[in-house]
Amino acid sequence: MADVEGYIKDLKDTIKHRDPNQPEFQEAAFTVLDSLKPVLAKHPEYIKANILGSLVEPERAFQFRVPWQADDGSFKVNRGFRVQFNSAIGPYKGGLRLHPSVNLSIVKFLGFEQIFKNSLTGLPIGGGKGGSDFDPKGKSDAEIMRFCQSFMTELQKHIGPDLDVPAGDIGVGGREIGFLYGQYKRLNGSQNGILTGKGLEYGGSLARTEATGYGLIYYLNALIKGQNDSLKGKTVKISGSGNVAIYALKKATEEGAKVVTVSDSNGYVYDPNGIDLATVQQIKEVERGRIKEYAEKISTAKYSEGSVWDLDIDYDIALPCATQNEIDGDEAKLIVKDGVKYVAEGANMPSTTEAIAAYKANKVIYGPAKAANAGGVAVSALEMSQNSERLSWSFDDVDTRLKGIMENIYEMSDAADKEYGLDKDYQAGANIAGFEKVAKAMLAQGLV
Ligand code: NDP
Ligand code: 2IT
Repeated sequence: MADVEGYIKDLKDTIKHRDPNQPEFQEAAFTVLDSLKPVLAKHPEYIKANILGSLVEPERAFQFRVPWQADDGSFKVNRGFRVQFNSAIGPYKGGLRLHPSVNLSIVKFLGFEQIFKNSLTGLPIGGGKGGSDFDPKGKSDAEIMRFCQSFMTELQKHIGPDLDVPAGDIGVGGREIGFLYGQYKRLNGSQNGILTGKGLEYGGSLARTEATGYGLIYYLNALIKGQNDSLKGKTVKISGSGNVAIYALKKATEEGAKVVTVSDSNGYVYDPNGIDLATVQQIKEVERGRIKEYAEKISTAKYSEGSVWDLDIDYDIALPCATQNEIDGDEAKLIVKDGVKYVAEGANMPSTTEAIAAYKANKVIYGPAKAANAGGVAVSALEMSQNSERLSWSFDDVDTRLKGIMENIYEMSDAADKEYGLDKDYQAGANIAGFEKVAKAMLAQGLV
């Protein structure tokens, strides 16, 4: 292993030297690099061709100015990004995030993760990500529209249905995709394969809205079944109350689990009777309100400020569906103490490196983001297929394919885990299974 250790250390040193101010990107990249050590030991050709040296460097990254006018007449300027990380197996594919925390480190970590996630779906899509430090909270529809139009005026130079296909992420849902699409069309004419997550009236796919949350539960079901256990009757904590959290709540409840929490960046609600889906949907999808309002409507629920991961209750399953690094090492220790058997990640990289170490040390079965939340991008790729053939598939057709894809991701991760003798390390299993297809494609295509 000496060569492998030296190679990985050199790569990490290069990243630290090049990107000293990108902690999230380092976290994501170093985790994958460490997981791949056994693969490199078996495949010296990947070291010889320096495949990982290419993998950790985006093919290109755009940063641009986004000027827009607020309702009060003032002029604002935000920063926009699109990182085209890897196109070895298909066009760049990945969401756009609108959140004040967005910077190049965040976009690069998300784009890097997307490479392996997209590979795991089995569909021909490469990895990319974008976004802006624009904060959509408290903005009017007109302000959101003007921002999206300005953002797309620049982004449209770099994307295309066979080149790079953005979609939603935090702060980008159906409303924003509509405004972005409208501006693209004004500038380039109608090409509905340019974005995914579109409205059903103009080329969107049935089940895309539900896909990430439903996919998370399909993956979780496969993971639990793999341990000869079942989701029915289990108590679940969910964080977040956005797109992923809502449809994870819906599907988990349908499957007979009891979800007792949802949250936002201010606080969380705990309802020991089980969270009521319709109330959450009314507050978040219709009124665009705060999760605090849930406790004003449902008498058995209690609202508290702070992180849901600091709430000390007995439960079985943790589904973080909010944001990166939302569970730190101490919170992971509480997860272990509270008797949790399974953690499956709806959000991207919600567990810190210390948190993951605590899961593994305590035999918590851990389903990592790039496997567990791949359902969203998988159905995005199915939306691209439907756009190409100018047809719309039924909800059941898309949902059945989604379920098959998520079960297959579990099986591929499990197979890699077994091949390398990793003892139920589904994180390394997913990293290895996602990597192998990309690495073979990169080798086949020569020095790229
Ligand atoms: P939404 O914007 O719909 O919802 C985000 C939720 O997370 C909100 O409840 C939000 O609370 C909370 N949140 C965001 N930032 C923070 C923060 N810094 N601290 C605490 N809570 C926070 O986004 P999605 O549901 O689409 O995305 C959630 C996660 O899932 C992200 O990690 C995203 O990358 C990932 N994901 C999304 C996919 C998709 O298809 N949408 C696909 C795969 C992964 P608040 O309103 O207070 O900000
Ligand atoms: O993190 C993700 O996989 C997404 N935000 C979805 C990306 C997509 O292209 O649908």
